[in-house]
Amino acid sequence: MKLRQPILTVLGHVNVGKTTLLDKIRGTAVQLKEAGGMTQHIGASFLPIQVIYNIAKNLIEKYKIHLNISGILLIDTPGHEVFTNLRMRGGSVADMAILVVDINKGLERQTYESIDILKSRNVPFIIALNKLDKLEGWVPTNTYSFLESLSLQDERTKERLDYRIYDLVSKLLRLGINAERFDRIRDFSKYTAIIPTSAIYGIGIAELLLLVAGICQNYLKSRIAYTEGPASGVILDVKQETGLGTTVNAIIFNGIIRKNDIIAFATKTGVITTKVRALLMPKPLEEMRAPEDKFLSVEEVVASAGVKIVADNLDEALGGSPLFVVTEENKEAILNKIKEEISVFKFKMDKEGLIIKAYRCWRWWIDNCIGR
Ligand SMILES: Nc1nc2c(ncn2[C@@H]2O[C@H](COP(=O)(O)OP(=O)(O)O)[C@@H](O)[C@H]2O)c(=O)[nH]1
Ligand SMILES: [Mg+2]
Repeated sequence: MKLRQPILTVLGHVNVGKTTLLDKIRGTAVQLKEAGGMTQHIGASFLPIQVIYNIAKNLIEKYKIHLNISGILLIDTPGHEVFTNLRMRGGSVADMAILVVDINKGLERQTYESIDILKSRNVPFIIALNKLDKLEGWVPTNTYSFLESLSLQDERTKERLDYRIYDLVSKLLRLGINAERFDRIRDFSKYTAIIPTSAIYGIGIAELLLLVAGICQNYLKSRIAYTEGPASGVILDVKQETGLGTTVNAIIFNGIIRKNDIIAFATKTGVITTKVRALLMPKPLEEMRAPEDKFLSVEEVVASAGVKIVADNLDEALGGSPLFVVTEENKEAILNKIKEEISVFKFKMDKEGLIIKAYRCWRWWIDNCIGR
């Protein structure tokens, strides 16, 4: 079975270290450039499997792990509304998520919200218990492996860590989640793994990435099976670009999109189709000659990918709309599918207006409107 790259998103309360964690992973990948490095996408970055091999080398050798996915597509903007909502035609935009929790703060308001969203969309996730270096007594180390760093700590600090972990475990249990420290889990389909991390020092990112890769290839095979054929994706943002006019940034999560293909998506007034004039990817930094010279035109893009689409009539495109490549055969069915989704959206908007005042209404709104 051909697998596409799993799409990974990062969720959690504000200030828990989501951005720092992604930056650390990206920074480390760039440092390890000789082994593949990172490829920039629009709104995402691709982490090749060689980089994970490199970061988690000791663990992979020790446990004789074999990874058979080609890499992971990391969504760059933690908390992007399409990904926090994660909804896509009843399913989910992300294949897997990392839920970041501050080790000294535990569960916070947006952690609960993130858990609700992940559960309702059936998105598997692991927990990064972050800011480990701020745990009293922890002596920070420059190792990517949590287990290596742990072996250098004194007994009282280890106990303190377990105290924090099992406090979190008991709170998660009340939410119906069976969680456990990752190295004490035998069956990853039954427990949610907790990996202590320090995004500042990079501690734990070896185990974090290894677990993400392992869970994707062992438990998400059917979800990440690659389907040949016209692309499906989602619009992240609608963006003005100097010299290009209005463009859309999209994540393609299945199939293939080519220059001159016809795409369909939702606007405020209905579903429209337009011809793809150009597909753009970010230019590697070293090839950029001027600040406005930042994109590279490509002939086709294969899932999973983040791409900028240049076409006519993109002004009215809705962020969060599904996006499909249409062909003579599938055109009618796809237009109807998108229409159905916006009719629900419009009906609900007419009925409820814009009374996004209270928590309940806001929840209703993210559940029903965004991303449709
Ligand atoms: N000591 C420590 N500070 C961290 C760690 N991760 C993030 N921070 C700090 O926490 C603050 C919020 O981090 P940020 O990544 O912006 O959080 P986000 O809102 O979840 O994206 C920043 O000042 C970071 O430097 C960590 O592992 N250890
Ligand atoms: Mg952030």
